[in-house]
Amino acid sequence: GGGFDAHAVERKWQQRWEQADPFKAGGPEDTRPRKYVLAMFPYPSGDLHMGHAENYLYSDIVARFWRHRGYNVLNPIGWDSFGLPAENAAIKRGADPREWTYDNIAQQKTGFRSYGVSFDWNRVLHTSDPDYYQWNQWLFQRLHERGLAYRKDASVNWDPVDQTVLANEQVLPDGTSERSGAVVVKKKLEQWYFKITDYADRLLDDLNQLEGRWPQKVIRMQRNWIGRSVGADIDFEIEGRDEKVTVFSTRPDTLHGATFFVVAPESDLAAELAAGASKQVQERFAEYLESVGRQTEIERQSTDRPKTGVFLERYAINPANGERLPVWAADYVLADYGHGAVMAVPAHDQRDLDFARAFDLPVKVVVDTTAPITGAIPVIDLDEEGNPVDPLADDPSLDDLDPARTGVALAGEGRMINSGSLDGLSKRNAIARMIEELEAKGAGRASKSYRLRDWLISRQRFWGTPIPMIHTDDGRIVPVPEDQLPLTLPDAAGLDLAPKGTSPLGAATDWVETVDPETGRPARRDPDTMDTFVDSSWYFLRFLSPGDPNEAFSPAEAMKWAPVDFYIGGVEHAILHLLYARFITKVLYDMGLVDFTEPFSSLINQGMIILGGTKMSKSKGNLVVFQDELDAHGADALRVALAFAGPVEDDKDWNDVSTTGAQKFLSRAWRVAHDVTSAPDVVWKDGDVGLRRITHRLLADAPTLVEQTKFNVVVARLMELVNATRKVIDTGAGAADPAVREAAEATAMILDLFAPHTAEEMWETLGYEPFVGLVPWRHADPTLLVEESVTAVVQINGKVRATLEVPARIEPDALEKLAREDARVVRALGDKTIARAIVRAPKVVSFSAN
Ligand code: ANZ
Repeated sequence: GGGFDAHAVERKWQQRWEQADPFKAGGPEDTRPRKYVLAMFPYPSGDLHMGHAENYLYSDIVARFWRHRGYNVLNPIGWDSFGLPAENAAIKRGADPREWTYDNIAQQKTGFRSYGVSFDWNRVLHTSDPDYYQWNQWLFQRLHERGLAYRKDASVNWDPVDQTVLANEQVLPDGTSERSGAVVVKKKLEQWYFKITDYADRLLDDLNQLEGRWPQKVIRMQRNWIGRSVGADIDFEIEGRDEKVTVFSTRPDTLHGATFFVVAPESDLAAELAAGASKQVQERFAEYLESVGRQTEIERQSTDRPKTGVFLERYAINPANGERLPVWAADYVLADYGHGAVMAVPAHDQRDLDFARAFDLPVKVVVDTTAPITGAIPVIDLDEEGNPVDPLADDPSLDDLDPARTGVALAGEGRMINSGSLDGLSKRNAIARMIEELEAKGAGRASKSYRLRDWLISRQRFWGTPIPMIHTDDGRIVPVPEDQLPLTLPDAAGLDLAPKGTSPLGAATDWVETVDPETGRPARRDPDTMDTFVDSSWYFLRFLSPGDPNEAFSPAEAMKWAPVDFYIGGVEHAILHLLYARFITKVLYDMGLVDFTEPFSSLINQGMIILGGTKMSKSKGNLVVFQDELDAHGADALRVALAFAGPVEDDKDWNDVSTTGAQKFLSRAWRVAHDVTSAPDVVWKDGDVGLRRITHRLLADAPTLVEQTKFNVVVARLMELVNATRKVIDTGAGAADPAVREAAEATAMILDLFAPHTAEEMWETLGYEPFVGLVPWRHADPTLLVEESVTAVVQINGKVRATLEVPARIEPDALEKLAREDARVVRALGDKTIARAIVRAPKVVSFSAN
């Protein structure tokens, strides 16, 4: 009797947890050490799905583990609840984005409860609540005071479908919007930016702190995204222009090889220079500019496209040698990288060479790439007769390599030639020398360039944080006064939310019209809302003092809890979210509000749940629905099946996820507890030693395995333990054996990480009060961890010469080595040597010696 009804058991424990609130993090009076465990908070896009099931399972395993290990654990949950999907859904159904958002949140909350996740439900936050987003406004104003939030009129990424601007990070490598899939176009607009570029060096250098603690791939992606290049800024005079023009170059050593000069067509400089050219060139330039505007970023950057450009009838002066360089406008130079202009060195840069060949411009070699570089010792090959081969005999001469003829730029290292004072130097020394000379002349300096752009945060949409700034009628832009914060969103009813390129808030007359706080004259509020990545850039701090009406977060609490010890989420956040959170953390550090510079001490990217080798999706009709699986098998079976399916970081095919296997395992585990007949206060020291060894080895090994996130291995070991226990009950010492109780208790405690409802039920069945989730980890008895040993016999020519105590599982090679090194064996061998060894581990080693 007494079958195991998973659904009834799960409902029962979910109710108990809800009543007793056992997973609430301890407050200031709690002296235990702390662990902050966090899974990236969900977007309320609908019901929970399998991706959520996996993500929040892993963080829950870790949170539960640290509780057993005696830590005060914070495992909070909140919702990233501003954003376009809510707004688009509202437009489609003529509803308020609030309704859609909070309905979905309610559903997801229920989903998490029925999945048995041990969240601290007292700290729930929604970024779309005024009590959260007022602090985005606070943050914006602090950034503004520090010059880190500013307005810029620039060419921005425009999504023609969603009718809003996008950050660079939201444009995919193929030039489409990560949200709508539309091809992103450029549009000139004045927008708000956060000056993340001020932090480029720190964002890059601090990645070193994260080596080994973040996935290597994420660190690499962040490095590439920031894209620091080291080189020089070089100032060029332009004939007939007062101000010099600066270019960025990674190869100032090649300055003598510059033969022309190129400016980005859409730069102000190009327009200015073209305006001074002949009518004919003015017309050609205007046409060119238009054709450039029609191209996508990808087309523009593709290298195999014929080079195009317009000569602007002007000349730049090479500061190294006074040579006149024709100035061209060409689209292979980008307006927003470096200074939007380049010195072209066609002999040593492929893009410049392609351009030079297309327009018949001179090519001047200044690096002899055939000359050996510092003291390198050539490897001498021998010919068939054994005579040394001249290592340079078959090498092409510099003439053979002439880039103007071959079309291949000489990008490699070598010695400087045709470069005056630089001649003979290596690249490295030539760069240093050139920078020195330029500095002496006041014509250049060492410099760095970054791929990273400032973070465009204005969005022309409704469902986001209103930007807390006022535009006065005399053109000033001033902060919304503190006593008017939070600046809450107006009611969506009556507003047209449909994308039309301007913010819907602009049409909310009552809302947008205000007064200039200084003069009292009529003024307008900024109608844009913030990028939702602002919301998620600091949310992990809000969990530390949720609902605090006086500050965004408590620096004292942050000191105690943060940085986050264990952060987990999808690799799709490898750049955007993590970069922004790192940036804002550094700003808060500079403001003296936190005492750390990196928000997430360790990071894990979980793999995806796929099906039949491909991504699951509604449109493909291969979606495995979370709620259906819960209904069919229960939360614990789903949790165990997912945890067991493979390594955390790997994609897991649903075909390999066995919920029925997990169900069977769970009933076996519960059955073991049910069968135990010894009393609860049994001493952990007696009983079947074989079973005790398995129990204690798992108690000893599981902590390391969990810390290494090898959850699947722990589940496998639990299965082994349950099977071993069953065997002792059925065919061994029986259910009354103390070792059986010990095994069942250890199983319940460790199973709590994966199948908390079943574990609680087992614990209660074993005669204890709830909650097993709070039980301290049982320590392994070290005497039970010593491996069983056996006696091995060593024979020499058939005579027993020694016996050895060795581990029962010793490998043959290790056993042979021990035997050869044994003093008695060495003595018995005398001057004989071993000719042959026969090893039968662990019992016998037999040497033939002569
Ligand atoms: C002269 C030179 C000679 C260069 C040479 C390279 C090789 P990374 O490494 O990506 O930072 N450059 C500078 N600004 C540019 C812009 N706005 N658009 C397109 N190209 C630009 O690239 C730096 C190099 O890219 C710079 O160094 C410059 O060309 C070019 F043998 O200067 B170089």
